[in-house]
Amino acid sequence: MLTIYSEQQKLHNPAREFLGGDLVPYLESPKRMDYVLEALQRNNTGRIERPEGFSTEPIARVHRPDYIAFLETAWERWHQTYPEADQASPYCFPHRGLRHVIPEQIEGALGYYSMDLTAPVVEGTWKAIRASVDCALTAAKRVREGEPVAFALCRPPGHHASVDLMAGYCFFNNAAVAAQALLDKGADKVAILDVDYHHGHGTQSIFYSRNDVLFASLHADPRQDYPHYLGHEDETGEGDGQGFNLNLPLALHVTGWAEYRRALEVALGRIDEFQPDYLVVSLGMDTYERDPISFFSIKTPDFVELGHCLAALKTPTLFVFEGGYELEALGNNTVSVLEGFSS
Ligand code: Q9C
Ligand code: ZN
Repeated sequence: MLTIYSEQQKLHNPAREFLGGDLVPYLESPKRMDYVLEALQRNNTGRIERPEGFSTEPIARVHRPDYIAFLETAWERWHQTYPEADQASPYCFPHRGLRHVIPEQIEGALGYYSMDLTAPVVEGTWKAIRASVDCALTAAKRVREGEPVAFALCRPPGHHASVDLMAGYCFFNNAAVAAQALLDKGADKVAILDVDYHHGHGTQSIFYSRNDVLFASLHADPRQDYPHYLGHEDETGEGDGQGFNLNLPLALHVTGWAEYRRALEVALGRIDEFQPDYLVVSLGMDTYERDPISFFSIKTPDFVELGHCLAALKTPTLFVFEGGYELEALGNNTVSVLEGFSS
C-alpha cells in the first residue's frame, strides 16, 4: 500500500502537556511516526513517498481564514511576549456568557482559537501542520488518480480540529480537508469513518449540516472520556445533514473486539447504504488494549480483522493517521490494519 509521509511533520515537538493536574511529557510525539515507519519498512508494505506541497486554498475550504492566519503567526507573537518559553498554551477561554470578540493580545487570541490545553503551539508547528495536511491531500490525489487505497501517515493528527478551533493534539483537520478536496475535484459523496478511540468532534462539526459527507464514528462514550462535550448517540446531523452523522459511543473498560465489531457492522451498513465515491478512514490506533490514555481492549490481531472489514466496502479508500500512544505496538498495529485491508 502506498504511504505518504513527510519528515517536516517532526517540527511540531512540544515538550509537555497538561494531564491529570500535572505537566507530563507530550504523548503525541514525533517518535510515533518512527515506530510506524519502521514497521512499514520491516513488513514491506510498499512505496513510501513524500507529499506534494499544496497552498492553503484547500485548507481554507474547511477552516476559517482568520484561524489559518492565526496559526501562521501564533508562535512569533507568543515568542515576542514570552521569549523564554518553549511552547504556547492558552489559559482562558470565551466560555458561556462571554463575548466572542477576537482579542488583540496573543494569550487571549490563543484561548479564542482553542478548545482545551492539549494543542500547544511551538516554533515548528506551522510547518508541521502544513506538511501533515500535504500528506493527506497527496494521498487523496493518488486515490483520485486511480490508486485503490493509500495511507497518509499524518502527524499532528486532525480529527479534533474544527472550523476555527484547535484541540486534542490537532490543528488542521487532515481527514476533513482531504474529503473536501475529493468533493471539490468531482466526487459526489464521501464517507468518513472515524475509528480513533476519541470521538472526532472536529470532523463531525465541520460536516454536521451536510449530506455529501457521511460521518460515522466509533468512540469512547463522551460521558466517560475526552472530548467530553460531543459524540453522543443522539447527534444525527442537522438541516440537510440530518441522518448523515452516526455516533456509536462505546463504554470504557468493557469494550473488546466483540462489542467493537458489532458497532462496526452498524457503521459499515450505513456507509454501504450511502454508497460513497470514496471512504476516508480516520485511523486512530488508541483503541489498543495497552494505550496509556484509553480504555478499550482491542488486540493486535483484531486490527487485521478491522482492516479486512473495511475492505469489504470495496470503495477507494484513504487512511489518514490520527491517535495512538502505545509506542511499542503502534507500528505493528497500524500495519495490521493496512495488511488486513489488502489481504
Ligand atoms: N484523561 C487524539 O487521539 N487528553 N487526541 C485526554 C483524558 C487529550 C487525543 C486526557 C486526548 C486527545 C488525536
Ligand atoms: Zn484518539
